Amino acid sequence: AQSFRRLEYRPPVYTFGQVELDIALDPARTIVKSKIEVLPGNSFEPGAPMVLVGQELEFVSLRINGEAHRRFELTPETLTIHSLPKEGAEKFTLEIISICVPEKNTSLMGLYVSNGNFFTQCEAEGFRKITYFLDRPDVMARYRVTLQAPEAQYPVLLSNGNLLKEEKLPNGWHSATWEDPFPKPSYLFALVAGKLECIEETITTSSGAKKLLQIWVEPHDLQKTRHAMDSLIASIHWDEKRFGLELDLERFMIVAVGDFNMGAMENKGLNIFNTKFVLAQPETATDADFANIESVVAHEYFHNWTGNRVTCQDWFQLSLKEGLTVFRDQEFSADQMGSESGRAVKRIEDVRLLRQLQFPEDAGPMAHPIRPDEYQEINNFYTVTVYEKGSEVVRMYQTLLGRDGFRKGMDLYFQRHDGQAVTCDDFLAAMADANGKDLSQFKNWYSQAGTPRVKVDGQYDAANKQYRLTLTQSCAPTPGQAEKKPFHIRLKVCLITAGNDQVEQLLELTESTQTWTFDHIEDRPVLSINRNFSAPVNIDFEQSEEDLLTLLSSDDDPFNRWEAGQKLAMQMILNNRLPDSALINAYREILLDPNLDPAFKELALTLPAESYLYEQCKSVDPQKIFAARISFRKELAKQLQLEWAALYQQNQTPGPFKSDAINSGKRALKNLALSMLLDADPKIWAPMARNQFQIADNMTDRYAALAALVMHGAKGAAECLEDFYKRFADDALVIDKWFALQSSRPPVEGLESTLNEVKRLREHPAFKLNNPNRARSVIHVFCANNPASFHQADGSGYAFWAESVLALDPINPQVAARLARALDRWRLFAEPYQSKMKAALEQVAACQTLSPDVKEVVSKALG
Ligand code: HT7
Ligand code: ZN
Repeated sequence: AQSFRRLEYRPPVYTFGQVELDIALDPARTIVKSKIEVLPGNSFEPGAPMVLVGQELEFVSLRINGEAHRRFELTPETLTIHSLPKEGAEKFTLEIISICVPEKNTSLMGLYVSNGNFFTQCEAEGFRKITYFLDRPDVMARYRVTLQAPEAQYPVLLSNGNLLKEEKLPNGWHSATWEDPFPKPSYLFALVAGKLECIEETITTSSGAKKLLQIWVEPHDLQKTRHAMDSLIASIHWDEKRFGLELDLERFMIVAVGDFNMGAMENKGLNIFNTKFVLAQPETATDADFANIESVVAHEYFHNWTGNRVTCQDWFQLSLKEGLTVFRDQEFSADQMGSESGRAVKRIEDVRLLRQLQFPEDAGPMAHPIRPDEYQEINNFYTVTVYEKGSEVVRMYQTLLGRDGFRKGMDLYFQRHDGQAVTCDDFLAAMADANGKDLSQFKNWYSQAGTPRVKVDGQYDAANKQYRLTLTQSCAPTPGQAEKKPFHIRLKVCLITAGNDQVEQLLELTESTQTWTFDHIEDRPVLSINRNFSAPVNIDFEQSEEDLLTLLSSDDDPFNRWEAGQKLAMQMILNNRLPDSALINAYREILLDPNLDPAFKELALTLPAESYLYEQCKSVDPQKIFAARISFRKELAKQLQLEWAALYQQNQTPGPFKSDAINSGKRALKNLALSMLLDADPKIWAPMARNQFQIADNMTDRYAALAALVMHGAKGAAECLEDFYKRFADDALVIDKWFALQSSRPPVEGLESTLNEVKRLREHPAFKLNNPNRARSVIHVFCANNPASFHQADGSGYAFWAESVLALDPINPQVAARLARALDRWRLFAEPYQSKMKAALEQVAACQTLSPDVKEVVSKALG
């Protein structure tokens, strides 16, 4: 397979100035005419041919400076043009006509049709499926785009930038011409055409300019757009306040589409979103959906500066825009929580996600640095490492430099690089120069994969009233990186003493081993380390249960309070123990503490995920871990049954539905209580869940009640599932939830296997393999989010996985490749699981027609 390497980057031989696109939209035969101003690029040499890329295109014609040009070669993926005027040394005009077939495009990259409307997705390399082009992010051009289509079928025609004119054409066709004033790479190009309607608002930004905001959806979804609009307005104001960044366009549009490979896309001025991250109403969307919409809308909006105004030189630099933008959206969402404790809740949620998904990636066959050095298929590198670990790396600059220092670095970054395509090194240099700091060792975070491990040795010397802390860092080998240099790790620590005066300090661990001595420590302290998860590392510290209980009850860092509880639960579950009375009492105190947020209580009482538990083992027996975790949870449920019942009553949220932090926190705790009560005694508590299901006025409560019934195989679950389907049969996003819930049911005694259920769901009339949301809600959920049902000793889950990857690959390689990742950690498993996973991987690898996407994933897994 072909590999691309970071160090082989060469600047473009040619570059583009003005690009004019004229696109006549037809699902079966879209004609694309491009007229491009070509200039010599930074690695131009006289006489050099120009190599354009194109995929699945029918070539029609080529003209240079208005004349037909015949000196070119075509391959399935390139158009190479020779004999350029003046050997290419001066500006010339290139005109190309080509044809593409959107209705056949199931990959959802390039131009495609969804529910009768046209959409595009060009990041990372989709533009080459629309026309022959220099489809690379360091070629930034100005676009003027004319769209033509039959008006009755496609009344709305949108593209990037500002609308210049609209015209009626013969035969019922019409056209719209759009101009984007900002130079941009092709991956930010977008068009949308079809029967859509919008809500709009005009706002005034910091400079006093008026801006038009629009959210476009299918007409029947119009009433579900308010929350997305509010989130957009909040994001615009936040970016002005926190980073001094103003919206630079006269109009900013968001369009929702039901067929989409990822969450959303930041095309300049014309963001395209998966409907899942736009549409919300209390009756159809959960609190989690509301929060996700807020953060994805913010994320895409923030890209307008971090990604669009300053973009990436090449795709190895992806984390330059993604890590930074995730950091910005996390900070935004934390501020939206409205309080310090709300910020802590958001931090815990973000770290939990990082550890459940990114830590396993960093320890597996696809491990890569946040700035990878090599890839076969760039679509495989939109990973939790590039995004979430990338965000942690950006967060570390802020921890080191402070908010003001970080802002200075951001200001310098934009001052230096606005309008450019740059690298992660440029970002680091701006942070270093703006603050007069040497950040050279910090570069190791960009170049080395793997989660660093910090071993902690703390010794209290009572005679000298000293505490000596020795930290030793290491990082396990990852593919292609046997040896690692020490990272620059900054850890927030605190020594908690009997007097309980907690003074936080920032330790900079730069060597392999370092020792710190703390004087005047009157009593043996309890160490609180890596507070607020100040560094994305694993802490290797054998802290006694007594010390962990102290942290759980009295650390003033909410993150480490939560962390202590997780560690205690994890150790007990892995040792197949039930919670002891000390832990139950600590949990009880938390649940009864009137000063703690309900959202925090819910997080503190939620047990570590199975995927996180797996990472703590040398050889995973998934069924043993499942059984130990379930028994632990049941005990917690039974021992605190009275408290759960009380919390259920106390955390009702009567009155009009509000999706804010306080109310959603209450619902989260109430619904955890409900689920715990069903664990404690399903016979007694199932009627309460059925009642909640029936009377709920919002999706959070209705879905939580249904989930509690289904997950426990409780009486009435089947009837409620049927009722749910009938109520929401016309709402695709809710039906996705219905599918996902059934696919995520763990094994329940007396019920048939979830795999059989999933196979039946796949035959359901509403199941569509071509629709990524639907495919993911059944197949990915089962293979990646339902470990105890998936990991069966007979290998039936893995056979289903192989069959599904092979079925999806010819339709949509990106969606198939994501599913293929479900077996990444096969080497961590005990027998017979390991051999059966390997066999399934080999079965997929043996397919002769695999896409490069799936091939890269399975070959790295087996390699
Ligand atoms: N920058 C966007 C990435 C994206 C994407 C990548 C590959 C294929 C389809 C895609 N859709 C969106 C999303 C983001 O990070 O904001
Ligand atoms: Zn992004």
